[in-house]
Amino acid sequence: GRAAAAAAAFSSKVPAVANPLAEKPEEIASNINYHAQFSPHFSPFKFELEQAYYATAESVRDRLIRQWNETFLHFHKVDPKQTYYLSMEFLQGRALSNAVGNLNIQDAYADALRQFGLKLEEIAEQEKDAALGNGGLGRLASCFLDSMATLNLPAWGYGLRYRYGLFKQIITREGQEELAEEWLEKFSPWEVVRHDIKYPVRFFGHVEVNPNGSRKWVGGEVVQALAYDVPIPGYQTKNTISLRLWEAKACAEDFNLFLFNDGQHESASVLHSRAQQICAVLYPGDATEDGKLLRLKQQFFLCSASLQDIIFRFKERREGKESWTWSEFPSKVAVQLNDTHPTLAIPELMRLLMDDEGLGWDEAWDVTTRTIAYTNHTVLPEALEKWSQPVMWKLLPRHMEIIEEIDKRFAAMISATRLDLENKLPTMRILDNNPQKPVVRMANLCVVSSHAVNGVAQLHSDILKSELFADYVSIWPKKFQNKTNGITPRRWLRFCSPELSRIITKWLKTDQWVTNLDLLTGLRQFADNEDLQAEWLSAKMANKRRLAQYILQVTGVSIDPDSLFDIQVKRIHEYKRQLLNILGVIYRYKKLKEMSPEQLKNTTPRTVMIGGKAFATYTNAKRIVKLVNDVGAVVNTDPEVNSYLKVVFVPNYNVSVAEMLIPGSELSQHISTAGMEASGTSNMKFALNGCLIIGTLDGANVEIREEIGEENFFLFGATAEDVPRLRKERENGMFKPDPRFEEAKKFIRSGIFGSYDYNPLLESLEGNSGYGRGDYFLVGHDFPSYMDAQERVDAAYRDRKRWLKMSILSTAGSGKFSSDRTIAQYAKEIWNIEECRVP
Ligand code: B1H
Repeated sequence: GRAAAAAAAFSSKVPAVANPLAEKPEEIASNINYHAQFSPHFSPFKFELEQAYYATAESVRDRLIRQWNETFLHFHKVDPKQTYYLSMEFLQGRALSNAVGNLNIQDAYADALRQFGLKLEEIAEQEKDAALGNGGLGRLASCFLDSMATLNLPAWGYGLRYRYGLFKQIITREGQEELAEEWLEKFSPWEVVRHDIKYPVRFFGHVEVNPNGSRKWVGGEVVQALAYDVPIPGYQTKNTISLRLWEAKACAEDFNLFLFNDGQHESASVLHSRAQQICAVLYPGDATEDGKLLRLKQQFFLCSASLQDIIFRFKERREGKESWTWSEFPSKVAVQLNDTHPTLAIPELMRLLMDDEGLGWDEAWDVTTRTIAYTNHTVLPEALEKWSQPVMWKLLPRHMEIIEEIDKRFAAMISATRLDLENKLPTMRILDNNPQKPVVRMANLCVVSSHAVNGVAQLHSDILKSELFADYVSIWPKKFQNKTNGITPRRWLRFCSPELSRIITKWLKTDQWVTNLDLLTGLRQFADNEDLQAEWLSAKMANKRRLAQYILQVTGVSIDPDSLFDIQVKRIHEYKRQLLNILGVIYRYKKLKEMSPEQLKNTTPRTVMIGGKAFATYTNAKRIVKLVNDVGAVVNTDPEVNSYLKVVFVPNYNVSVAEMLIPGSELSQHISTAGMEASGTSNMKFALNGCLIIGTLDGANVEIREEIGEENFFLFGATAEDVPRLRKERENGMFKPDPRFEEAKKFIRSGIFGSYDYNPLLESLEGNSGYGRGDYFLVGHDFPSYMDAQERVDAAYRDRKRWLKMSILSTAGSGKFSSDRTIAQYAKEIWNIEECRVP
C-alpha cells in the first residue's frame, strides 16, 4: 500500500539533487531523497516510515547545522557573558516537529513529504522520546533551553548522555513493570559527536603536597568525557544553541591487550566497562553502597567535564590578549545549578582555580561565588541530598579538603554572632559530623557558595526563606530570590494544538503571542462571544477525539468524547495524592451504583485519566498504580454505570504522551498537600490549553489562580499554613473523618476491586502516627472539601457556555507562565547576561 507507493515515488519521481538550503517543497523532497540514499542506516531501496523519518530528520538537521555554526562563531567573536545551565536531567522529548516548527518550515516539509505519499505527523511519530530526565525538573531544563535560544541568549546546557533514559512503563496484571528504554538503539540524528572535545575526569586517588605548599590530586582512575552536542533552535531566529551531553569513555591504553590475548577477556576490559557504567542509566538505584557511589560519580563527571570545558573556552577567548585576570571570569561566565545534583561544580571550580591555575583561596573563592547560582526545587526532606563523608573522601579526596575548608571558614564567620548564640550553627553547617553517620549537606554547600539562591514559585520561595533556609536569610538577605517556573508556548500550545493556535491567532489578529504570551489577555474581551466559543468548542472536540483514539489504541478502552475529560498526569508520589483522586472516583462510582435511572440521567458523564511512572522501588506508589488499574477494570466493564464514568490508567506517560493528552483535557488535577509541590509545571500547560484546574493552594497553583481569576479555579483543601497544625491534631487523635471518606475506604476493603492486598495503602491513611501511617499527606482531612469542589465542577460543566468562558479565560490568563518570562528574569536578575543575536 502506502509504503510501496512511497518507495515508488522515492525511486522515480524525485531527482537526486541535494540542496540543503532548499525552501521549495520539490527541493526539500530532493534533499530528503538524497539523505535516504547517501546517509544510509538501512539496506538500500527501503523507504518505509522509519527510513523516511531518518531521511527527513537529516534533511532538517542540515539547516540546523548551518545556523548552529553561525551562532557558535558569532558568540565566539562577540565574547559576551554566557550562562551554563548544569543539569543531571533534560527531558527533551521529540525533536523533529519542534525543529520544523521553530524554523517555521513545517508547511514546506509537509508538502514535500506528501510527494512521497507521507504525512509529516506520521513521520514525526516515528521518533523515540529523548527521556533523559524524571519529571518536572528535567522538562523545565528543556523548556529553558528553548527560551534561551528564542531570546537569543548566549547560553549552553550541560548534561549527561545516558544510554538508557527513564524506563518504559508497561502495565501487567501485577501492576507497573519497568523496561529499559533504548532511545539510542538505532541512531539519533539530533546529536553530533565532537571528537575533538574530550577531557579527563579523575576518581579516587590521593592528594600530593608540593614543596611550595600547593596541593595536587593524583592517582586513582581516569576516564575521558567526550562531548555530544544537540542543536537547540530558537523560534523564528537564527540563534541555535547547544545542549552538550557528556559520554564516559575509557582511555585506549586502558584496554589490556596482553590479558585479552591471554584469554582473560573480562579482566582485560574491566576499565572499559567501568567507564561505560557512568553514563549507562539515568538515576541508577541507590539502595546499595555501590549504587550511591555510581550516582556520585555521575554527578562529579558532569561537573568536572563541564567546568573544564567552560574554563577552556574562557581561556581560548582570552588568547592573544595583552593582559587579563581571573577576576574577569564571573563577568564572562554564569553557572546555574539545577538543584543540588551538580553541587560538586563548587569544589571542582575551586580546585581547578587553585591547583591548576595557581590562584589563592580568597581569589578562587571570590571567583567561584560570583559565578555560581543555585535553584532549589523541593523542600521534601528525602530529596535533600546528603552524601556520606567517608564515601566522598574515598572518591574525591581533594574536594573533601576544599569542602572542609569552606565549612570551617563559614563556621568562623558565624561564630559569636547571634546565630551562634541561638545554637543555629550545627544545622547551618555544611558538614554534619554526627559520628554515627557523617554527611555533607549539599543544599547548605550551595547556599553558602552561591551568590543567588532561588525557589521556583512564589509560595515555595517564601517557604525557603521562612523555613528551610531561614537562618541564612539574616546573613544574606539579598541572596534569596523567586523565579516562578514557566513552560515554552511553542511546544505546549503552538505545536501540540495547532487548531487552538489558529483560533487564537485569528481572534488576536496576530501570531505574536507565540513569543509574547501576555498578548493572550486580549482574548478576555471575547470570552462571552458565541462565535469564539463555537470555534473553541470545535477545536477542543477535535483534540478530544484524537485523544480518545489514542486511548483506545493503547488501552483498548473506548471513551466518550462528550464526557468531561478529567486528567491527572505526573510522577506517582504520595504527596501528589493520586490516592485522593482515586478515592474520589471510588466514591463517585458507589454513588452512581445507588442511583435510579432518572438520577443517572442528571449526572455529568466523566472520563478520569490518570498516568505517571512510579520510581521502581517506591512500593506505595506502585500500589497506587495497581489500584487505579483495578478500579478501571471494574468500573469500565460495569454496564449499569459505564456510560457515566470511565477510569483509565494511561501507560508510559512521557513528553509525547503529554502533547496528546493536554490539548484534549478539560479538567486537570493538581491536588498535592499544600506546601509540598514546589511549583508544578503541567498545571501551567493545562491552563494554557484552556483546561480548568481543580487544585490546592500549592506551588504555582496560587499564581495561576491569581492570573486567571478565582472564579475560574476549583479550589479546595488545607493551606500550607494550616498543615503543621492539622498534622499535630491528627497525631493527638483529634481528627474526625468524613463519612464519605470512610465509605470510600470501606468499599475498597469489601474486595470489589479484586484480591490484591490494599491494606498497606489503606493503613497509610489511618492511625495517628508512625511510619507509613497517620495520613501524613492529609488525604482524609482534604477529602470532604475535594468532593465538594468536584460537585462544583459537575455543575459548571452542565452549563456549557459558562464552562467555555472559563476555559477561554484560563488560556487568556496564562501569559505569565511562559518560560520566556522566567528566563528573562534569570538573565536580568541572576546571570546579568544580554541578548546576542546572530545577524
Ligand atoms: C522537582 C525534583 C527532583 N523537585 C530529586 N525536585 C531527583 C528531586 O533524581 N532525583 O534525585 C529528581 C528530581 N524534582 C520538581 O521540580 C518539583 O517537584 C516540581 O514541583 C517543580 O515544578 C519541578 C521544576 O521546578
